[in-house]
Amino acid sequence: MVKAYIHDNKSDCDYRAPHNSGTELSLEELAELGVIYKYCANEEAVDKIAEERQYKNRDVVDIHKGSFRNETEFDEKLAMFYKEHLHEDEEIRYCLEGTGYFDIRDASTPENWVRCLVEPGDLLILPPGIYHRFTLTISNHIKALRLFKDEPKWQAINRSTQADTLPVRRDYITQINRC
Ligand code: KMT
Ligand code: NI
Repeated sequence: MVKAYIHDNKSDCDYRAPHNSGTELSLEELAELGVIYKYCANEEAVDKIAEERQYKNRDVVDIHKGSFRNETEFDEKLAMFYKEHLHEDEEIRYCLEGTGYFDIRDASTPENWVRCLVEPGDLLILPPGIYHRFTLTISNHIKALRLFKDEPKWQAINRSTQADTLPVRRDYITQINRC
């Protein structure tokens, strides 16, 4: 079961630490940000969601120190995942093993992050246009399914004033304000 809370916004220690401010969010509050959570007991349950949403492809990422040639490459990859970005499509991730944090921007207080801790069985759907980032927990391991509508290629658009004006970003903001 995903656990969501406001990130403490402290940058003086490892970003893989929990950074729990103590304020938790309900699944309804996550839904108000356009983020959908589903628990999937097995991959058949994921298949059903993929079919409903017409996701044809998927891959598996297994992120831990051993999957990189050296510590520098591992650190670089984590730094890349941790850059605030958006996508023009949904981002669907299903946690198979390990744990991870998806940080999403809180629409009502834009300097806040909502940190979502995922563990095995957790499936998160991030809407197009939401600013987010990802990191491991201190256990340094996640194995996750990434679902793709078409090709398994994934373009991340880093946060910028230009990205703020993209139609996908504007649409997201409009949708959130309607809730
Ligand atoms: C992303 O888009 O940030 C990722 O795919 C992170 C790895 S999935 C656990
Ligand atoms: Ni992303």
